[in-house]
Amino acid sequence: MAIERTLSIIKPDAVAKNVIGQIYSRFESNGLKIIAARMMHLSQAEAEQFYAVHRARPFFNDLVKFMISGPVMVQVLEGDEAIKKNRDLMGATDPKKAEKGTIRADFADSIDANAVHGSDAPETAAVEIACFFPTLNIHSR
Ligand code: RTP
Ligand code: MG
Repeated sequence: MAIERTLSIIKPDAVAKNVIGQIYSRFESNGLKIIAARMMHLSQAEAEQFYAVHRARPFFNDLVKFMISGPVMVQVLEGDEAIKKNRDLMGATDPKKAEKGTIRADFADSIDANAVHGSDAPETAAVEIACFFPTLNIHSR
């Protein structure tokens, strides 16, 4: 049992669908605590920086365009094995392949508009959290 923190983003499609509360409720009922949050409309530079690992991939431009298409809700989740737990709750990248009852199966329309982001490892979680939240803004207790 390890208490971890992970970065979660509710993407523009899910914000537009007005399901922030339903997604938060899944985090909370599965033992993930929201310890920092901010709603933002990412600039192109911020989105490119955030997804820099995918810069060489064919879907990069579409991904950035989608991420700046509307506001996003960005949060830090804390809990036991938070990184894996959040990825499990999210479901597979392609909602068509996502297990029933996962966030992407229930709220996402396509592999591009797939409702949520979640950090995939402790190293990326640390970098992504630092990218959006100076530590002083985090309230975990
Ligand atoms: P995320 O980073 O957003 O949490 O998603 P993920 O780990 O499940 O997937 P990742 O491989 O990191 O890809 C980042 C985002 O790029 C889009 N994508 N499109 N057309 C494609 O083959 C493709 N592959 C990935 C998805 O929107 C994915 O969330
Ligand atoms: Mg990823």
